[in-house]
Amino acid sequence: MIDLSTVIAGVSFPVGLMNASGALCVTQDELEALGKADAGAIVTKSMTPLAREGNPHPRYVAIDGGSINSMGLPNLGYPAYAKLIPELKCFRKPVIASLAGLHPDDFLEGAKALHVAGPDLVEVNLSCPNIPGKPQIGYDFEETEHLLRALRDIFSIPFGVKLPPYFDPIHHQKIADVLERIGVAFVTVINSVGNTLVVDPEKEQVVIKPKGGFGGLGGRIIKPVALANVRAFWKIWGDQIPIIGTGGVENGIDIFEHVLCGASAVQVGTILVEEGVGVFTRLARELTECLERKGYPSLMACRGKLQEME
Ligand code: OXC
Repeated sequence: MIDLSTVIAGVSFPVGLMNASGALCVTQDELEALGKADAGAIVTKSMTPLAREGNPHPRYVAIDGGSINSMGLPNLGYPAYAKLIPELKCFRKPVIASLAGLHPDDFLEGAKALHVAGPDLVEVNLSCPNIPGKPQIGYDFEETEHLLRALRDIFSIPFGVKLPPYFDPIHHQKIADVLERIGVAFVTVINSVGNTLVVDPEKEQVVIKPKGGFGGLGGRIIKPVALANVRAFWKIWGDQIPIIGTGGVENGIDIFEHVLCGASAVQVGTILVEEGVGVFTRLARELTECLERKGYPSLMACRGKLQEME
């Protein structure tokens, strides 16, 4: 039997496969469905101090090769998730709380609420591209360091960050330096590719309503961007800081590619929304078949093994 388990920041996952924050993880029902499914963890929607309806509809559209979204952080608010998290522990798999905010102070308030709720890990979302007028914090290295320093003073739970995609090696190095100074427990890369635009040529119109049609791109078309970011951080850190790969995973071979690049686990977004929680069963089966065919006894045995050309 192939071992698909993984360990991140001292937390054991039965399978290194879970939902990306945002995908089918807002409500109690959705979170419980993830608990019952073959997902290796339950990741909550990114939470803010107060419950939010999010942006106006239509705000998610499946497109050829992926999806575009501008959800605008619809969520139940810190107090509701703080109450739910202890209940989700009954599924006996790690619970990861995704923390967001509209102002730096929000994150600190959320950190205090989560401290009591006790998730296994916290993923600090530094990269939501869809709040009108609010930049993605992860593109501002000074602001990121400032915020994470303040959070570090509050958290006793291990915390990591969800980053936006970076497109230049200098930026990978600069953010990696910040994260090393802070001592984050893990990184999740990548969030959706922010502020992209999909056009309907028949209607001569954008396809989502918020922000004039600009939104985050996800799904198969962003896989090369995601793999590049996983690989870039693996080349900087090796196994020093675990990486959760996110972006473009549709089948078992996609997971294998993420892990070859250096990921310790993989998250799924668009394909989960399109297929529902049964996707985890299919992905685990396909991943097992792929590792068997390749002769790897476990998922972790192929981590970082991507070869470069002489
Ligand atoms: N990334 C996020 O971090 N949040 C959601 N969309 C996205 O692509 C959202 O809620 O808009």
